[in-house]
Parts: sequence; structure tokens; C-alpha cells
Amino acid sequence: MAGAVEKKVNLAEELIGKNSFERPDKIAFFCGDVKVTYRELAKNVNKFANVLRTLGVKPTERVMIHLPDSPLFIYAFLGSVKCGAWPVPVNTMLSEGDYRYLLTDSESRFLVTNMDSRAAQIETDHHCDKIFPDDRFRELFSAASDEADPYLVNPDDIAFWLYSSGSTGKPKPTPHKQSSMLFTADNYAKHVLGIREEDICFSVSKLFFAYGLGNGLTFPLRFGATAVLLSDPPTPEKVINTLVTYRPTVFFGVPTMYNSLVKKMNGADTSSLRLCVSAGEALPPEIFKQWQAKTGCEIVDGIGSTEALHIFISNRPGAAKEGSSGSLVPGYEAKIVDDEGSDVPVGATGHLLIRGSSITPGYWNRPEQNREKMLEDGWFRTGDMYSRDNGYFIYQGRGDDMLKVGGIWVSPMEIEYVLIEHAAVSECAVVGHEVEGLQKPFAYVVVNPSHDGTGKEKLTGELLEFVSQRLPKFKRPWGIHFVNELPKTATGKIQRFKLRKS
Ligand code: 3UK
Repeated sequence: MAGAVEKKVNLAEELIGKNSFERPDKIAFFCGDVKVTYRELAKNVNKFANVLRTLGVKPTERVMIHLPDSPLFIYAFLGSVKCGAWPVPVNTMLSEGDYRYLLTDSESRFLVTNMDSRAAQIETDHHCDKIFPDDRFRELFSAASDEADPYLVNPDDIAFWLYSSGSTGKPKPTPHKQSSMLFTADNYAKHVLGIREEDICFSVSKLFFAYGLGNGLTFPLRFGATAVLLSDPPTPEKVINTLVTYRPTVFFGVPTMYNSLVKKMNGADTSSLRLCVSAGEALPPEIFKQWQAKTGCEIVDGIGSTEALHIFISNRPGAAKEGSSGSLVPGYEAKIVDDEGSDVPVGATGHLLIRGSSITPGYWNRPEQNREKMLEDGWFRTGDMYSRDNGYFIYQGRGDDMLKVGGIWVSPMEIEYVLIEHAAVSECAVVGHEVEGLQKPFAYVVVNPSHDGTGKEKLTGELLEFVSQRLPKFKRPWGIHFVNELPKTATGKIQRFKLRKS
């Protein structure tokens, strides 16, 4: 047969193998009082792989991971990869209904989670076993061998999944290749950020997000560096405390966090930082300026996505251009096109398409959404509007109604569907308004004529409470405007763009 035989690989082996020989005693992870050396990391990943094998896992079976950032998350993720199973990290802030959907959709064979998590409450059928860090697990884990043969596959074979909630509708299963993490590390982390062995990385974005997974796992391991993991929700106080205690050199944040931090830092010592990165949503120039004035460190803004695994357009350290997402990361190509798919003239705004080897081979089992987003010749439709100016890409907003709030997707429709359930609400629409340069959700509500006339202030409180009980906290509107009617097209479609301007 013609053609070269591809070298077989295993991503877990690629990320850990060399480190455990070259720097066994170096600390790979700090988490609270726990320190994990590269030797311990290698052993514990092997132990986790062996526990899974003992429990009967088979290659390509899904292992859902619902855990806070912690060494156990890392062992579960890389242990699954090591034995050829596909880890599926999921957002820890969702509702039981969401987890039910995710478990069914992924057909997960195992769910690794804490006893008190929301996913743990779900009755799974006989296809899915739960793994808790309980006595039974600890027994299996301590009895397991700390050596394990990697399950070897082709570099283009799948290694893990993430769920993308990038558009309206349910989250989409987004597989990634064995080679993709290494690609993001070697192109973005090395060539753009210059991550090196001496670095200590700290990411506000959790490991279950593609952004956090790169920042807190891929990059430190690829370069034999160290990562700090924060298990708790990242309140500004906890983040400042982590910066002061562990003195990271590279900090990965989102614009909302930078905005809170500049207000609450009060002279906290951030002198350890050599590099600050922002992604998730556009960074307002004002926050860039204030952070630089306070810390002396510029923020390197870049755009990435779950489908691309990490950042594909980025500013460069030392040359950050305010108000721009920067230029292409090596290894990626971009096109800006009109609705028909033709290139727009330089300076004009159009749909951003990207191409590069870390892009998902396609959503799992979603032919329709793949047709919409995965175009011919490997081009991926990001859903973002961009213009180009001398090689710099300028973000012009989303091509749909989706909002990024604190770097996390919020679907206006999801909030609207909840509000409309309330007896006082006849119709409603949710749009983003700027608060200090950042998008926050606001609801426009038409009150039911039959409503008893509760005062507006009281009704606002009631509606916000109503939403809070039904949706995660980050999806709560920042305010409610009562209106007599909503702007609509002739065909009755709500024109959210008109409300956006009001
Ligand atoms: C938006 C940005 C303007 C944009 C992500 C870094 O955010 C990440 O992934 P998601 O799948 O969302 C992707 C969408 O978010 N966006 C992200 N960064 C920026 N808009 N400026 C930015 N700097 O709409 C994009 O399509 O949640 C970020 C690394 C990995 C990621 N997955």
C-alpha cells in the first residue's frame, strides 16, 4: 500500500511522558495546600486509567467529568485519554435537567463527580456508572498499578469532547483530535505567548471550558511548567488571594474579571506577573488601560472558541492593539465574507471564517449543524462579525443574538422562555446592553393585561427571583424594562437589534 504509516500516539503520553523523566520532582500543580509533582502526576494518571480498565471501560466510551478544578480532574481527564476513552468535561454550574441531557446525549459510560454535585443526583440507567471519590474508589485507586500502557491511536483520531453552547438550542458535542491540544500549545502558547518551563500559569476560566483547559492543563504540561488550580468559584477576592499566594507569572482572565479586579486590588502585590491574557468576549479599551495603570502589565486579548479548541487570532505581547483582537496565530487562516460567501473588501465587515488543524472534525451526530458551521475545504463559520485593518482583526459583534456575559454564553431565548412562564408576562425579549463597556442581559417585558397591577418595582423583584430559581445565577437579567409592545417584523419575529439600541 502506498503512503507512509502514521505514527501512533497517545495525547496523555505526549503531555506527561517526557516531564516525568526530565523533571520528576518539579511541581506540576498547586491546588490549595496540595502539591503534585510530575512523578506523582504520571503515577496517578496511570492509576486512574487502571481503575477505569478494572471497571471495564472500552476505547471511545465517554467518561463525563463534572468536577471542580483539582488534581482529580486532571487524573480523570488524562487517565481516560490514556486508556483510549473519551473524557467529556462539563460545566459545573448547570441544572439537573442540563446534566440529564448531557449524559444521554453523550451516552456516557461513566460519570466522575463529587457526591454532592447536581449531576450526582441524577438517576442514570444501567449504561452509566458513577465514580465518586469515596472509600470504594480510594480502595481501587490505591490498589491500582501506577504503570499503564497507553492506548495508541492515530493523531487525527478523537481524544476528548467538549460541549459547545455557542448558539441557540442545546449544547453541541464537540470532539477534538489527539493532535489538537499539542497544536494549540505549539502555535499559540509557544509562538504568541512564549510560555516556558519557568512559568506558573493561573487561569480564572475553569478546566471544563476550552479556554481553561488549554491554560491550566495543556500549556503548563506541554512546556514542563507549573499551574495553579483554584477549586472554588473565582470570586475577585479568591483570585487576588491566589495571585498573592502563588505568585503566578501568566494570568488568564476574562474581561469581567479584569474589571472587578482593578476595583478591588487595593495595592495587592501582582509583581510576579509577566503576562496577562484575556478571551471569551471583547476586551473594552478602558479596562485594558486601567489594568495597565494599576499593574504595569498589558492585557493580551485574543479570540478563541470551543470548536477551534483555543485562540486563533491574538494580540502580541509588547504590541497589544487596543480595541482589536490582533492578528492570526501561526497555523490558522481567516476569511471575512459576505452573506453569499464572497470575500468582503478590506475594511468592510463580514462573517469570520477560520481554518486550522485544531478545529473540531465536526459536532458528534449533528449533520444539520455541521452543514451550517463546517464549510467546504475545512472552513469553520465562527458566528462572529469582523473587519480587517492592516492584518489586524476588529471585532464587530455577533452575527446572531447570543450574548457573552462574563465570558460565558447566555442565550436570550433561554431567559425569555423562563420569563414567559410567569403569569404577569405577556411577551418579552432579552438583549445585551453595555455596562462599563461589557454586555449584560436586560429584559423587555410586556405585562399581561389581566395582571393584577402589582407595582413595577415589586414585579421586577418577583420576576428576577422567578428567573433565579430556574436558571443558573449568571443568566439572571441585570434589569427589567416594562414596555407596551415589542418591535417586530411583518412576519412577527422580534427585532432584538432595535431594543439593543434603545
Ligand atoms: C466570543 C470573543 C471577542 C466569540 C474561548 C478562548 O470563548 C471561548 O469559546 P466559546 O466557545 O465562545 C466562542 C465565542 O466567544 N469571543 C471569544 N473571545 C473573544 N469575542 N473578543 C474575544 N477576545 O463570539 C467567539 O465566537 O465559549 C476563548 C479560548 C478558547 C475558547 N473556547
